[in-house]
Amino acid sequence: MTEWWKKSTVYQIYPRSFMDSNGDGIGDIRGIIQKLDYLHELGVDILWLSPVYDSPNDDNGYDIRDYYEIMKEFGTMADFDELLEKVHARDMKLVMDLVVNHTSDEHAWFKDHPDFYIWRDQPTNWRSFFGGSTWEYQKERNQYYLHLFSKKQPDLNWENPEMRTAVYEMMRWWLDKGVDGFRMDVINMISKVPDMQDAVNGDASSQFMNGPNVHTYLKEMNTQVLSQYNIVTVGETPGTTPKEARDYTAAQNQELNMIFTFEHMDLDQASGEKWDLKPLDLIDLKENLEKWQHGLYDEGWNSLYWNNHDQPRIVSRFGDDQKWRVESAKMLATCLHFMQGTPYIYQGEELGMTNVRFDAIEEYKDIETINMYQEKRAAGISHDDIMMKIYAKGRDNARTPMQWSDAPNGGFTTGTPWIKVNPNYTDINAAQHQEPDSIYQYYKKLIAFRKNMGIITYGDFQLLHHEDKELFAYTRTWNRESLTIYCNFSNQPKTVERPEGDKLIGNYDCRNGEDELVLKPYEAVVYYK
Ligand code: ISL
Ligand code: CA
Repeated sequence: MTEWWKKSTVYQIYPRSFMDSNGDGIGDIRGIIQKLDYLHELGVDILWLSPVYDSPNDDNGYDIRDYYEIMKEFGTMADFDELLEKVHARDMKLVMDLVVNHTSDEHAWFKDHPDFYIWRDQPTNWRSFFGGSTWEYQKERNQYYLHLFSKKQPDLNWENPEMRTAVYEMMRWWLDKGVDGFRMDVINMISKVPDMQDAVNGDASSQFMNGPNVHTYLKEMNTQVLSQYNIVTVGETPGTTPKEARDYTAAQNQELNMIFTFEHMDLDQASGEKWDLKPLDLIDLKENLEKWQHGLYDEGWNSLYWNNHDQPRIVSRFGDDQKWRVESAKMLATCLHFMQGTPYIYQGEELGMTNVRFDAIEEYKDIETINMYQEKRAAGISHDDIMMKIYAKGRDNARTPMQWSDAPNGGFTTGTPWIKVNPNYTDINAAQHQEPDSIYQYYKKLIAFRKNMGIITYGDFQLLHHEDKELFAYTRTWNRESLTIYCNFSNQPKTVERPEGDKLIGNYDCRNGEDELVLKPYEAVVYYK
């Protein structure tokens, strides 16, 4: 099989918030179809759709009721087939979200095949990702079922071979339709230890993350399904180290093509809890990404991302979303896109969309955010203190509607959007994406470089200036070529030596021929020799 995905860039669409075609306030498949030219022009190769399956939306589609149906609000299967055809007609690929650690409690299996789920007579003290216990009592059975996420997301029992067969059959059904791969939701949590025990502070991750049979199941899935198709797979794997990532992604292991690490997303928190805010120390970020670049250099493959539908907006998080918004958005893009791996762009990232601040908790729609708010209020924490956490880390930062223009509601809908639009849509929107200095055009160049320069795919990575707390600098080398990447993560000038070669790209106007470079605030510059 060719490894075409090593030169690809992925664009993630969160359908509920992308484009509403019929004025009901909810993004939909026909809305995506309308915007395919916008995506094609950007140059991305693969579109990944967050779940579009039938769902009661306790967790916005990550709670699937029927794997074979399209969510009514999003359209019909005919709409989906048309989307797939039009994506392929533009030489792009379409990747589906695969959520098979759990289903909705409204899935028919939950009633008809209770043995597809995990039951115990006694609960443990495990805490769910969305607050409260991971166990829900069911009277009929006089037993508890496991749910690592909300109680409407019961975990599937992967020990049951009949259940696995049903999942593989469903995967084949979508692949036979022509979809080009899967992003696999929390796929490293499908194998739990057989003897579940109480855990310190209810944090049981060591009993369900990268569990005893996870590699057996993935190898089986690969043999029975994945290896039969020319597709791409990426596993979402919280709590995974580079060594474990190699186990999942090394070609000879025949499991997945790549995984999402969470380590770099956890550096701005002071404890195991993401709401426990701490400023980022750039050295932590550099060391972490260096570790992953080296760790998967000749075995396995990295995915590269700053954003997704669960993470705050990167320009607000590691950049400056006020004075230096455009510069820092381009700088962050540069820093990520010259590394080895497959880059992921999350909708709106290419516009430098920012975090949002709503005053009232009622404006927030995310189950994780709402549950956290209620728990912390009950524990006596003030409204204002909790809101500061939500402004920094809440998942709805990523889920406000895509800002297409300065028309009402950012041109996302003619109706009332399911979640409010970020009021800054009047300044930050896609209407000016054609302008040569736009963030969009900058991303477009980065995507094109990756397709045309082997060094970006294959080159060796070396970090420079390890001790510098404001400068993220590295080289890539391959055969006789080299790239030097400088990224100033501060709003102060930084003096560095001028690398050999010529400037390839940067976020400020051209400047050549000096011995040293004085990097401007949030400047990024890349030299090629
Ligand atoms: O979002 C998180 C922290 O804010 C994570 O704990 C997240 O829940 C975890 O990474 C798993 O995410 C995936 O599965 C969840 C779903 O809510 C997320 O949207 C999805 O990306 C359950 O299906
Ligand atoms: Ca709609």
